[in-house]
Amino acid sequence: MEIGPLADLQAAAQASGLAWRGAFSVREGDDVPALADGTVARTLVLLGFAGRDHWQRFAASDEACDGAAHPLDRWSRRCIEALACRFGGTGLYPSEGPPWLPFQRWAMRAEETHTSPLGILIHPRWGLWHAYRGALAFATDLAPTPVAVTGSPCAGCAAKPCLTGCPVDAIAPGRYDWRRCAEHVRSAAGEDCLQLGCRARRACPVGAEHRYTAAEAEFHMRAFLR
Ligand code: B12
Ligand code: SF4
Ligand code: SF4
Repeated sequence: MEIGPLADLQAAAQASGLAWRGAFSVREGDDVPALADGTVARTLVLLGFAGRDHWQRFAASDEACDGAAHPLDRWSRRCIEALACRFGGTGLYPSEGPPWLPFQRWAMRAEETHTSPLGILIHPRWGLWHAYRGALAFATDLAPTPVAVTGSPCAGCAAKPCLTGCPVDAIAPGRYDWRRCAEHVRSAAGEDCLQLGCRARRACPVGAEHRYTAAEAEFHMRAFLR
């Protein structure tokens, strides 16, 4: 739990359905863009999903049911812009690009996450079952809680089942062949990946109780295919 000025923002973000994904004092090399008025950003707060619960908040929203494109991006933006307006920050979004904002690099500064062999970040509690919906940049240093590092769960995982879980070998350490992956997911043989989510990701034992529901997994896989 944050203390000081960030505590109210943390509570408001959680009330709007977003997970608090940590915050950090910006330093040179973080590549956080300047704010709309040209001011240098001093604090960055990350917001997203962690585990299964936040999906339910989105699923009950107007955006999830209105039939228009990019419902999750639109819901995220509405929630984050409301927080930006109330707390005086500037919203930044992972799907805006290219060029893409380095959300994974920021994530590793904001809370304990590590690169996994799959390319996505692993979190000691949530495993591979978390994502980023946006960030808020502030012109002042709001003194976020420093990140406590305990070490990557991958270091103690000798079997590394994520690396043998893909039926078409689309994944190897440091390499993800998304074309091969997409071709499989589109095929009849790839129905399992499409409906339940990436098999390689599901093979990971860390935070297995937080694996996405079939509804969330299929939503993300269809978005990936688009
Ligand atoms: C482009 C992109 C993709 C592309 C290409 C990835 C590639 N290898 O080229 C495609 C469309 C294929 C893709 C797919 C997926 N992606 Co993607 N993607 C991105 C995006 C928009 C930009 C990444 C980037 O190039 N950043 C630019 C560099 C400069 O940023 P960086 O932080 O410094 O660099 C990091 C990345 O490049 C990363 N990286 C390197 N190789 C790979 C490979 C993969 C598969 C991923 C996901 C990341 C990754 O490592 C770097 C250091 O940490 C990010 C959002 C963002 N803005 O970061 C999401 C993001 C990385 N994706 C994400 C996810 C979850 C996925 C999927 C798993 C979605 C799904 N279906 O559920 C899939 C993977 C498919 C599968 N088998 O399930 C999440 C990862 C969350 C996490 N826990 O880390 C992100 C952060 C989006 C989010 N809103 O949270 N993705
Ligand atoms: S299966 Fe093991 S190596 Fe792979 S992501 Fe999970 S903990 Fe890391
Ligand atoms: S979604 Fe399926 S095909 Fe794609 S990388 Fe994951 S396991 Fe392999």
